[in-house]
Amino acid sequence: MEYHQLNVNLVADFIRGLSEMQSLFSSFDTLEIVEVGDGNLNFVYIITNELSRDETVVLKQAVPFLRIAGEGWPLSRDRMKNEVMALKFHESLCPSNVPKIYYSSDEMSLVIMENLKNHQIIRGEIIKGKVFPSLAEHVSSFIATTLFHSSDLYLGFDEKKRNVAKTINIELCKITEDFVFTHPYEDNETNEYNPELSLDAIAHIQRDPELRNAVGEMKYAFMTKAEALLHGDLHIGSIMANEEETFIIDPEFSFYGPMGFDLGAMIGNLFLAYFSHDYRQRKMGNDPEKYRSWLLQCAKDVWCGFEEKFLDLWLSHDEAQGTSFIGRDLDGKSAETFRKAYMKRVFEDMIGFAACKMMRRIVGLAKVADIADIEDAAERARAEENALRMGSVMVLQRSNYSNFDELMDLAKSISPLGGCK
Ligand code: SR1
Ligand code: MG
Repeated sequence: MEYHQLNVNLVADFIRGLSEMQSLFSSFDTLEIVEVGDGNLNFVYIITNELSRDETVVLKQAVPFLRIAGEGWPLSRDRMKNEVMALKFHESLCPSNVPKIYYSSDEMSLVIMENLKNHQIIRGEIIKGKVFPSLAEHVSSFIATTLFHSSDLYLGFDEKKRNVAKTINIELCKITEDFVFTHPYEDNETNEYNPELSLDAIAHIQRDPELRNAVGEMKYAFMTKAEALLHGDLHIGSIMANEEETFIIDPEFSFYGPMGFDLGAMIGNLFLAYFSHDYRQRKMGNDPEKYRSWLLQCAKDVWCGFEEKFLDLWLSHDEAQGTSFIGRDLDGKSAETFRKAYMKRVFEDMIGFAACKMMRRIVGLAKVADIADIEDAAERARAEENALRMGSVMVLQRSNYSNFDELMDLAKSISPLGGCK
């Protein structure tokens, strides 16, 4: 079928014609269609049989422009191919963390998936102060498993290179290169500043040669380090969860990039939430310490869980192969030395990418609701300045941290756990 953009009036007829939908819906005459896309790029419809509400799916369609900017900003629909490829790869390794895919079409640039109706996008829930007890365990397993199994540490030399070619994602990588690593730091016209944000705070991330160099190094690493198939946009708006289950959605930015990028996205977003909850918890009448401790602990558990699981996968693989990435381990210590140095590099990258992800959400075009929705501009500016300070120290000092506790200490030194009295 030739591409056409769907809308709430066209969706019912479209799915009525698909053989894959016949077993999911007992009738197509009583469908409720609601457009719920709150992301920056695509349109998302929830389709439900009003007479049997368990009969429900989600349809996501890429349009030939950037939704947040409008039709004047063309963007190829190819991103849906990357999203479907990544979803299928994730499903093959982590089926309990990915929605079921019922149908996809390259021509229509869409995918139809399970409606996770018992789960919420966690950003909104984290804003409300909800704790997700299994989040770090599930997310760290997901990241360790997907990164390891797409890397040179696991795949044959030939398969890995073919995968890099197959998953190239030029336009969406360019969005990241611009909006995460360039525009926020060059005072681009797309930037948006809170009028209460101090000019010094902005100048520090835009006019300090050391900081511009550090961010430039992260941009270069993003563009050149094809280590593993990334989700590519693993912030807390790309996760749906409840207390027991966690689903990772929206991998349209997926491509072969540096392992630290997915980790940095997740951990940087938890730090942003940490800064927002100085004000948010006080506003709810709570002592901020409890919820903010959970956010920091969750960030630590994501990193530590990842490190442990990734190393387990790596060791088991090497044992099964009877050799290691660097070849036979003649002295019995060389493979371990290599693994340690490797994890140190991923840790350093994670810190640098988390920092860039945090700073871009403060001055760049695409914000995070955790901070952007704080109505009091002065309180918002306080959270923003704290996030910028943390980001700038992290990216500059990224090679000087030896464990996650030091990052937690940094966050607490910038904004004490109990919040501003
Ligand atoms: C201009 S598009 C901005 C952002 O939306 C997505 O969620 C990605 O994070 C992208 O950078
Ligand atoms: Mg997204």
